[in-house]
Amino acid sequence: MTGKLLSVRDSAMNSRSVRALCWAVAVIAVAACNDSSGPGDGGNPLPPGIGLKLDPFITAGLQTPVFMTQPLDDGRIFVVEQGGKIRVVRGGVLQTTPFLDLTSRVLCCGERGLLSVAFHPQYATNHFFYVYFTTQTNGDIRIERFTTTSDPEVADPASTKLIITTPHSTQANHNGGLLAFGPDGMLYAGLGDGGGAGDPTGNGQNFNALLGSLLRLDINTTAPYAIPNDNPFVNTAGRRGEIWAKGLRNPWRYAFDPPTGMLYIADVGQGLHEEVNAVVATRAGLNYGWNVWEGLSCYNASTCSSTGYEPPILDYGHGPACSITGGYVYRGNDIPAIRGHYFYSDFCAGFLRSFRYENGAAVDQKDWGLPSSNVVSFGKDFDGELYIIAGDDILKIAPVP
Ligand SMILES: [Ca+2]
Repeated sequence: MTGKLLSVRDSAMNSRSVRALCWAVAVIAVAACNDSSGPGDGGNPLPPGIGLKLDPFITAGLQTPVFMTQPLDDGRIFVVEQGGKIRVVRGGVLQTTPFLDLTSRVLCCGERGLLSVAFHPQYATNHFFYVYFTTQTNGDIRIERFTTTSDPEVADPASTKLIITTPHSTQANHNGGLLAFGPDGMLYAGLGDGGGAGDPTGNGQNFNALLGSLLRLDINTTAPYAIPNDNPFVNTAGRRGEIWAKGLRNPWRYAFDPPTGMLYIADVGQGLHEEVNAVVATRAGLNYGWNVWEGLSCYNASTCSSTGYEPPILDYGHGPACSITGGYVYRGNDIPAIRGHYFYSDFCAGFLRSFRYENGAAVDQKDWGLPSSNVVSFGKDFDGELYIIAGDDILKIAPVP
């Protein structure tokens, strides 16, 4: 079979993780220092009776798609296939010729593979785009830049420039996988803890490791990248300057919401809890808790300190859920009632759920009653309409008339 993403789950379930009351203290403490409301445009309560549906978008021809994006309003949607290709959808039609084929350089599958692409904000003029993959040689994580040739339909595999790499050969899981440009023009990368159950190598809380982190890189000044001066650990002994946030287990998908200035990180849990973190995106150096915390519970302990850890705003338990698939805040035009609501799913449970962020809480929580199978990712087009990638299909979230 083609490896379904996240199908490799940790076998070591942790039955000793106990919900800890001390998060209540943590939430109050954080609220005091957290600009939790953010600027406006956070959306409105859902009107009663509203329904959504999933319309077929691309339901044939894709092999293990894991990511979808539309950087320009030029009719092209780009789909990342886990095996190593970037495919083009034009006018709703999947094109035969891939935009980029890295199959020979990518180690797939399970949780490994070509995992995302991010187009430079000035792609239209500089033709730069960035990919995140695990390398054929040993599974290490690599972020590389490519350039489109004079033929805009095809990128040049030989144009590759290494941006950053980090070892990841020991375990196959928890590679992270998302590259995204923030509203600040910086390139962000979400890296998993290095794999294995329970973070055996301790990367989640090791500030000298790139794994288990959200990185923030300036790729516009010096090559291959510069560490932005306002990163939290610049010139700090024992801490990598690339790190923007720490304590992440497997931040497979995260999303910026520029209208509110918020950052949503969906972090995949261990054996019991899945979580969504939502913070003002400019808050530097947050520690999301893993492997001291799993969601709102102490991990593998009856008590643990909440000091210094950012709690998630949403936590749900396993069974049938097993692995959160983070999505986006809806900013499209087709369904005004859900503008400002953040959508997410779960690889095992396949639900479509949403909430709205308000004053540090996830309000208007909604399960849309639209189960799918193997939801690996969401997609967003240039207009802000949302899609889900379920198995080999891409489905568009649409209003019920
Ligand atoms: Ca956490």
